[in-house]
Amino acid sequence: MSKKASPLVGVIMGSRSDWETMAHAVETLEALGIAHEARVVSAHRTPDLLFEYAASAHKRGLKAIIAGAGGAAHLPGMCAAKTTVPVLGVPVQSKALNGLDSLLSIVQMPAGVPVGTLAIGKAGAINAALLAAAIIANEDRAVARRLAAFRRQQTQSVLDEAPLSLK
Ligand code: RP5
Repeated sequence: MSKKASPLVGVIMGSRSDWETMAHAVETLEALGIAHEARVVSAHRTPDLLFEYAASAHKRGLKAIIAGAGGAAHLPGMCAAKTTVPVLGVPVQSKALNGLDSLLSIVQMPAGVPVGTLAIGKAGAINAALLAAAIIANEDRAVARRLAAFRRQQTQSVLDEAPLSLK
C-alpha cells in the first residue's frame, strides 16, 4: 500500500455543520492534487485542541491553514494567534445574520496577527483553497503548473459558453 502524502494544507472548521461550505475547499484542493486534512476544531468547544493543532502546524509541515467558522467566528483568529503558518479565514453563512457576523468576526484582526479573510460561503471556501495552492506553488512547480492549468480551463469554459441573447 502506498504511503499517504503528509498534508500540506489543514482545513479546519468550527462544527460539522460547516462542512457543507468547507467541502468546497476540500474539493478544490483535491482537484489540484494538494495533500490535505480536514477536521472539526472549535475555538469555543475544543480550545485545547485548537491550541495544540495551531502550535504543531509548522512542525507537521502544513504550509497553510484554511479555517472556516460561522457566527462568533473566532477560529481563524485564534488559530493565527498560535502559529505563523498562513491562516485563511472562511466566513460560513450563518442562519441568524447571513454570515455578516462571521465575516466581521474574522476580518477585524488587530495589527500583528493576520488572517487572510475570504468571501462568505462557497466562493470563499473555493478561493481559500486556490490561495493555499498559490502559496504552495511558490515552491512547488508541479502545483504551480496545475494551478495555471485550472485558470486556463476556467477561462476557456467561460469563452466556450453559448452567447447570451442580449437585448
Ligand atoms: C460556530 O458556530 C461554527 O463554526 C458554526 O458555524 C456555528 C454553529 O455551530 P453548530 O451549532 O451548528 O455546531 O462555532
